Amino acid sequence: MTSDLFAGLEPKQSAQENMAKGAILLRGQAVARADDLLAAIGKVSAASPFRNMVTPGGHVMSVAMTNCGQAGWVTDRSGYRYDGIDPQTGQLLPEMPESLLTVATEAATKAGYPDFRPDACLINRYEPGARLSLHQDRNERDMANPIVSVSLGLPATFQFGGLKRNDPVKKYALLHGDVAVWGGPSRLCYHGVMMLKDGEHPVVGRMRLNLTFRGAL
Ligand code: MD3
Ligand code: FE
Repeated sequence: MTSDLFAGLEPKQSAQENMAKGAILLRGQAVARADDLLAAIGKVSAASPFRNMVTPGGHVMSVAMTNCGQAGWVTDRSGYRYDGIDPQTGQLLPEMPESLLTVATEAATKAGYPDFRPDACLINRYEPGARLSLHQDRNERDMANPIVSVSLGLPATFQFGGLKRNDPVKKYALLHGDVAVWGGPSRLCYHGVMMLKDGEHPVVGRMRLNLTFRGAL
């Protein structure tokens, strides 16, 4: 008979989960650094406030966004683009804080992208009821760069599909401190976030924050 000395001591989720080819989920990777990340997000959003941008189709997004780095993702009636200037303040975007850059490069290295140097970080803020419909991220210049995402605060259900809009989607719970890396064959997969359920996170409060690090330029 095998020993049961270690029964129940295995982690519930393996620390590194393969979602698809090129898509790796690092459960809890950023939990220990959440306070630093939240302080950095506070500084960024003091300079470049969260705002609900308008899509080219004229819809106001339910997710509020801000950016830091050399470029930020922007949408308005004229389309989607990366811009080095915040169109709302007219100022250069705040620099990417070191704590943010470090969490992104460490995760990318673990996922097999040791040379990833993001130049853009989009920060999404979900309040209860906010959602992000199924889309591809294709405004970045070089698709050889992965995207790294960090989730903080309330849990969300993430939808991960295929290369065609109608491909079937898998659902994943993204929790406080989870980090994911999307590269290679998953880089252009459709994805979205289902409507955020109400709740109160002990550290972050009544919201979810998501950081996505990109090589945009
Ligand atoms: C899979 N953000 O900002 S992060 C986005 O939680 C965005 O706020 C979501 O989608 C959020 O564009 C999801 C996870 C993510 C990001 C980029 C991807 C998954 C991806 C690119 C390709 C495939
Ligand atoms: Fe996206």
